[in-house]
Amino acid sequence: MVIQCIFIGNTGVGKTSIIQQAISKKATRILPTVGVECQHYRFKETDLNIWDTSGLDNFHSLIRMFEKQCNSIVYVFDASSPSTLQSICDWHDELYDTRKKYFCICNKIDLSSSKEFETRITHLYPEIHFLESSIDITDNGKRLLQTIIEYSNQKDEDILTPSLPRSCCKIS
Ligand SMILES: Nc1nc2c(ncn2[C@@H]2O[C@H](COP(=O)(O)OP(=O)(O)O)[C@@H](O)[C@H]2O)c(=O)[nH]1
Ligand SMILES: [Mg+2]
Repeated sequence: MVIQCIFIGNTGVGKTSIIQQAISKKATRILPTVGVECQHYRFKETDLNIWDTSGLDNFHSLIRMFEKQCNSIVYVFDASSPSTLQSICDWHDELYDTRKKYFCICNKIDLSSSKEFETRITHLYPEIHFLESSIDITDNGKRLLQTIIEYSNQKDEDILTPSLPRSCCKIS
């Protein structure tokens, strides 16, 4: 089984840190991602190909091109920077496809609480699987990638369909 997943989110929210944490065990100094890079993670006979994107606007069309090939979309935002959640909502309003699995990682929960964000996301976007993350949590990256694999392997009928109007996730 092979899952293609793409990490999407503003620059600096921690996408590369999460992936590197899972793959190389210890967090090293992370260089900014330019464009799209591929990483690989294997768990319980499932291969996860991870496309790590740069959040720069210049790469919007590049991200769209890679996203089309993926069956799992992983949004990442920074709990201490609410505007990064708005960016996720904008991406999701543009990309949402009922055939794909969606995840939203609220990263940097060591800096700010995720509670309000979780309520908002799960209420507005029931099709998105909400996850918390912090570089300080033991095995953080692995736990997240394993959850993505397990949930991505679930049958489609287990996934909820949206019940609320879209585009209503404006951050105050
Ligand atoms: N406090 C805190 N900082 C983090 C966390 N995850 C990543 N960072 C830092 O955020 C910065 C940007 O991370 P990076 O992975 O390059 O973000 P990307 O642009 O989304 O790939 C780096 O300095 C990381 O060390 C976290 O959970 N908590
Ligand atoms: Mg990066």
